[in-house]
Amino acid sequence: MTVSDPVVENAVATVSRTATEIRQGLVGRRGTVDEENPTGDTQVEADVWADDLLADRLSSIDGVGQYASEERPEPMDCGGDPATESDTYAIAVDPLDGSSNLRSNNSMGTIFGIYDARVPARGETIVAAGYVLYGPITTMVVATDETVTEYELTGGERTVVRRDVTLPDDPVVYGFGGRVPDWPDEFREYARTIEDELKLRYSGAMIGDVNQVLTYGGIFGYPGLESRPEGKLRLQFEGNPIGYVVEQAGGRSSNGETSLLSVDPDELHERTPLHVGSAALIDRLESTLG
Ligand code: P6P
Repeated sequence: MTVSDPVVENAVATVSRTATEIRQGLVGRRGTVDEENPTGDTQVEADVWADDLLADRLSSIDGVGQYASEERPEPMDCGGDPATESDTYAIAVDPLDGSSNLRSNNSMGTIFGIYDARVPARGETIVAAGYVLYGPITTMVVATDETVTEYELTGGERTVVRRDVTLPDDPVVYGFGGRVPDWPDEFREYARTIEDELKLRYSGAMIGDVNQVLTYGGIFGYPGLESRPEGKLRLQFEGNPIGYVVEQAGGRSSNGETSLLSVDPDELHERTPLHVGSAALIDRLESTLG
């Protein structure tokens, strides 16, 4: 199944083909490089390599006006202005989300958001978003304003395995990041109620955990911490794209107060508390933190 907008479809197909290459190239790129990304994370060889591949491929698509990445300080201007030209978009990616899992050989992902605006931008300007999950099987979830679709990726091709993906009504799993002693009291109070109701699923890579929530129902969160009230995850590259996917699947997203997609960003790499999942669980969270 293709996406109706040709530029968006081209970008989705490009991510799909590149993801197959990224997965094949992980072997031999598990070491760290002596560099940090713009938010201070130590870069793994595969981070830089995946970013270079995606930048090269996506920036050359006619209709992509900006390429922005968690690994690059500033967006790359690719020709055309997403703010003024109707068929021109900005693409923001987290090339290898959870790359620290490479060392322990656990799941990771590639996240992308396609904004009809120059980034940094509100998540409400997203027209399509999704992620690739490098699990036992390489899968891809793509959300548009019409529907959410899951694909299996093999040999650069994508095969639909689930159409009109929606969060199950009855939540089953939860995963919360950060250390428990570093959680604010109100969040710890909320987490205790959830722990009594659901099963813990936390892998160290948001995409693996979010995919569990999308499959079984529940909640994933990385709250603002006492030591870092702004949270860990990045709004443009993780919060907005994943918030869009989950909201399009009938769930909710929140920074603890409101939908992630409604947040006015101040800068490209700003962090945010991030919670996504079943609407009732997010509503409860906001009531507890409010
Ligand atoms: P922690 C990976 O580094 C990441 O950005 C997300 O994919 C993941 O959910 C989170 O950080 C893990 O953070 O503090 O548990 O290592």
